[in-house]
Amino acid sequence: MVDVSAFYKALRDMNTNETQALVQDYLQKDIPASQVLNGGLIGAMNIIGKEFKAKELWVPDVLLAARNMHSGITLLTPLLQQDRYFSSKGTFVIGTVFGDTHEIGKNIVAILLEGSGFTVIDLGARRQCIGGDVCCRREKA
Ligand code: B12
Repeated sequence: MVDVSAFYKALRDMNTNETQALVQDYLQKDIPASQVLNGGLIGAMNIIGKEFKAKELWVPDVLLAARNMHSGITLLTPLLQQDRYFSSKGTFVIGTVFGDTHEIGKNIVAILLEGSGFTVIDLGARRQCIGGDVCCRREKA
């Protein structure tokens, strides 16, 4: 069982070292990377999101929490990807729509798709739709 409140405290305190230490600690206890991601990092970010909605936190706080969350995801990425098959099952082109900076969910989906054996072309955030369309045709995605 992952203690979401410990992750929440680390995100809220902007303590990247603590976030990474928690991730390492759970991995050493053989807790699956997907549980650490969903129960810990994403769970904590959901609480931050509710506080943002309630105007208890401001955009810079959320941005710093998101960066902190990313430092934990970086440690999980190789484990989430390790089940990848040798040959690709197909290609996904992924990106956020024009003007949208919300990329954390997209980045997680990209990692999980790669872990499931797909090739992922990540166009990044705030893309014009036409870029994705052209890329899909070029890559036969
Ligand atoms: C972090 C965050 C930010 C950060 C983004 C940092 C970054 N680099 O990504 C910052 C601070 C920059 C930000 C800015 C803004 N934000 Co904001 N933000 C959030 C917050 C708190 C968390 C989003 C997040 O990353 N969640 C964690 C990820 C893992 O979850 P997820 O995105 O849902 O992704 C999962 C699934 O949706 C799914 N998924 C996602 N993508 C895909 C793609 C595919 C193909 C598939 C299959 C699945 C899938 O899988 C993911 C993994 O489980 C949410 C509130 C919340 N609780 O969601 C608000 C929220 C999204 N933001 C909101 C708003 C309004 C804004 C601003 C307009 C605020 C402002 N007034 O400036 C700006 C927008 C700026 C812009 N031009 O885009 C609103 C959106 C409301 C709406 N429905 O339109 C929310 C819901 C907050 C709210 N309740 O008001 N934000």
